[in-house]
Amino acid sequence: MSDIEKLMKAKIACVETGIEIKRTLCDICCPVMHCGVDAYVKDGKIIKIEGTKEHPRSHGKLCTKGAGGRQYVYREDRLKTPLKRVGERGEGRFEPVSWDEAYRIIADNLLKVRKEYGADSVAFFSGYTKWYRQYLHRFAYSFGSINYGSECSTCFKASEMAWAATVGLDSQPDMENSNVILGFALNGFHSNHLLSKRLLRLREQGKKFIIIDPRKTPATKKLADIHLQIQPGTDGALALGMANLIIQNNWHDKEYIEKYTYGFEEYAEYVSQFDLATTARLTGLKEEDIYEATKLYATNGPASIMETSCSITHHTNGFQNYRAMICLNGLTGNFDRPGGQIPEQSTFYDMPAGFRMYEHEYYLDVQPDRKHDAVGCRKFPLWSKFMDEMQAMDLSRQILEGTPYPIKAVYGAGMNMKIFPDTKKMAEALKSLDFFVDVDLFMTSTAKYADIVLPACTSYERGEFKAYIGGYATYTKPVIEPLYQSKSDVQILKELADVMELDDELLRQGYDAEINYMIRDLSFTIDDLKASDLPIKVKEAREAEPGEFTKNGMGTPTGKFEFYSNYIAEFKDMGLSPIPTYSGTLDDEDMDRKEYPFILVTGSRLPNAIHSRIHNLAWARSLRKDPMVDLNLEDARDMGIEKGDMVEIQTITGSIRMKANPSVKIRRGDVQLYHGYTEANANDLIGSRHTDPYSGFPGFKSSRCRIVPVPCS
Ligand SMILES: Nc1nc2c(c(=O)[nH]1)N[C@H]1C(S)=C(S)[C@@H](COP(=O)(O)OP(=O)(O)OC[C@H]3O[C@@H](n4cnc5c(=O)[nH]c(N)nc54)[C@H](O)[C@@H]3O)O[C@H]1N2
Ligand SMILES: Nc1nc2c(c(=O)[nH]1)N[C@H]1C(S)=C(S)[C@@H](COP(=O)(O)OP(=O)(O)OC[C@H]3O[C@@H](n4cnc5c(=O)[nH]c(N)nc54)[C@H](O)[C@@H]3O)O[C@H]1N2
Ligand SMILES: [Mo]
Repeated sequence: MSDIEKLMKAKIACVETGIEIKRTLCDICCPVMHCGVDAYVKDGKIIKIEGTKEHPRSHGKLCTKGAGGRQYVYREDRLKTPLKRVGERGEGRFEPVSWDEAYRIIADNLLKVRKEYGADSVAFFSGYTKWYRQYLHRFAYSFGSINYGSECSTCFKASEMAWAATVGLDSQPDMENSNVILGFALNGFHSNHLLSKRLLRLREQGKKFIIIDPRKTPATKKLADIHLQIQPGTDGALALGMANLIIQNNWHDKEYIEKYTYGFEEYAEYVSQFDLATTARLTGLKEEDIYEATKLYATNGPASIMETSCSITHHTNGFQNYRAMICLNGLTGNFDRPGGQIPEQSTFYDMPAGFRMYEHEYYLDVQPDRKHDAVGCRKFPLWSKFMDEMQAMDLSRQILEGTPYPIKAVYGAGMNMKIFPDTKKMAEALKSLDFFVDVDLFMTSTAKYADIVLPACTSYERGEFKAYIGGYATYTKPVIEPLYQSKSDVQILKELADVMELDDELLRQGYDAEINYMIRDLSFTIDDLKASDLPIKVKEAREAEPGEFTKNGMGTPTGKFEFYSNYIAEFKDMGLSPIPTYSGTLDDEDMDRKEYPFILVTGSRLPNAIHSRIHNLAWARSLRKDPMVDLNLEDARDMGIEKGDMVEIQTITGSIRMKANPSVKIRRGDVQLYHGYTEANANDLIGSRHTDPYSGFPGFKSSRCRIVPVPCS
């Protein structure tokens, strides 16, 4: 083998091989990560990827999903051209059309709906990908529609709302300065690999961890001093029971409560009913474990709470459970104190990067007059108070029923009906539309319902602005040309705005104009960012100072930490409670416990999957070949079910089949399965009306089910 061949084989970047290293980020999962990637490019093709060692956030790490990035980009079933539907909706028969023709058809149809029914009858929806969202949001508003929405209707925003209702701002745990960390549903090992590194470091430093999780997980094994293996959906009862114990034992911070909080008396009176026995009964925990955990948390401060935004809120009582948890911070005087919870303003896409951008102004500047409430906003008024987007969990109903006004067309960017509860209902809704356009990388089961499907490109084929925690900003460059005829979402929207002649000069100037607008008060320019292939430190960035917020007054009507939320009190007559009351998720359902004996939790994260997206990626799929339902080993034994047996999971909404995976990690009585599979879609099991009245979030993790063995055929 010649020297060059050896260099080529080892994929060494140098002049001799013609291999170049080009830097970008991986956007396969959450914006908190978006790890730096070194793409090895030869002749316009990515031949290898690695994590960027010098990246200030990810330090060279990539997770299981990101490591498969090259496979993702080069998946053979990438959409290659714009497509026009020629078969029935959902059938999947399309023919290629030119971009010009596709734009013309979209423009004609959206304008027609606007003319006949009004602009609000066109809804704009974004799936997981975030970078183009402000642009899409402004597009919707410029078009005249109030109905912009996103996957946020199920993710993160309920917790943001709970913080807003209590203190007016989001917050982060200052774990580095805590003695004790109370981890509600904390398991970064599957969902946030950068967080898991940090947690292990904190553990090595001797911090105490209490982890509340129905499952045994890497976090309960590697971190927990106390593991509370709680019944799903009962975290609120636990938090209220803890509050009661804290007050009874005089472990609360009376001075802090007196000076900085509001509504303590009412809250204290309410929590008094959650004595140890009641709390243990509701949560399925042992009294002594609750006592030990509460004592450790309340008497060894400073203590912080590290929670995950979704497991607590994916319940029909999730918002109040989350608020009950937040209230522990006020009770123990740990809010806005070193080692406790530190309030932080988001910079861009929920990243608290420590500097201010004109993010929301970019679209709010052109917000149309509200002729109607946005979809879901009448039903979920608290959502509407805090969020400037629709609560899309009511979208399928509104499309099908046409009330309070019709939705006749949808522009979907990565819209995926498999993540909506009662997916079949969403399919029916999409079928009934006058017009549906979907932009995606692949021909998803959702795209099959579209009249026009447009091919988007991946983050490797475009550039994007991004702010990172720690005070960083970056603007990536494409590492390869967009494959086939694909384009970036913003380019598509910009070209469509031109064809539609939208009256919005700033929008029509494109993405860089958007970013320039947002960073206009900051000391760097887009060119500065583009000149560096790593994130740069932003001069204006500053770390949140504990105590500032308490001193200057919080963002609530009373300026205090509100156990009794005055924002929520506005909706008392609609049955919303200003104190964090607890209600069971499962008792009030129209179903018989004997018929559906198991608690069904859908969507606890798998390290090798991200929603519906990479189930088809060979590397990722090889780690868990088949969709599997995890259930307790003894429960399985009682039913005569063994590993690999096919079982049917049935709820009042629907049924799906999966292989059984009996495990000691699962609590008796619980059933856990992952979502997003085409062949076994968890959301066929979840009812669309099974939502939290405060946030509109679905009860993805609070349904009942039964397991029926499927005889071998
Ligand atoms: N049962 C159950 N359901 C759940 C959850 C659960 O725990 N249980 N979790 C919920 C949560 S927290 C979330 S965040 C949602 C996630 O729900 P979604 O965001 O809908 O999930 P994805 O499967 O990631 O779908 C995104 C789609 O965008 C496409 N896509 C990827 N990149 C791009 C791009 O750059 N442009 C365009 N136009 N399209 C792109 C993908 O191919 C994919 O089809 O799921 C929710 N649904
Ligand atoms: N690999 C991977 N990573 C992801 C994603 C992915 O799909 N795959 N999705 C991303 C997205 S959009 C999100 S929102 C985040 C979610 O991030 P996380 O919320 O961290 O994800 P989960 O693993 O679903 O939840 C953590 C733990 O919550 C537990 N749990 C379930 N129900 C309850 C409950 O009622 N109470 C308590 N106390 N615990 C409960 C589960 O057993 C699980 O171990 O993950 C992000 N990261
Ligand atoms: Mo999410």
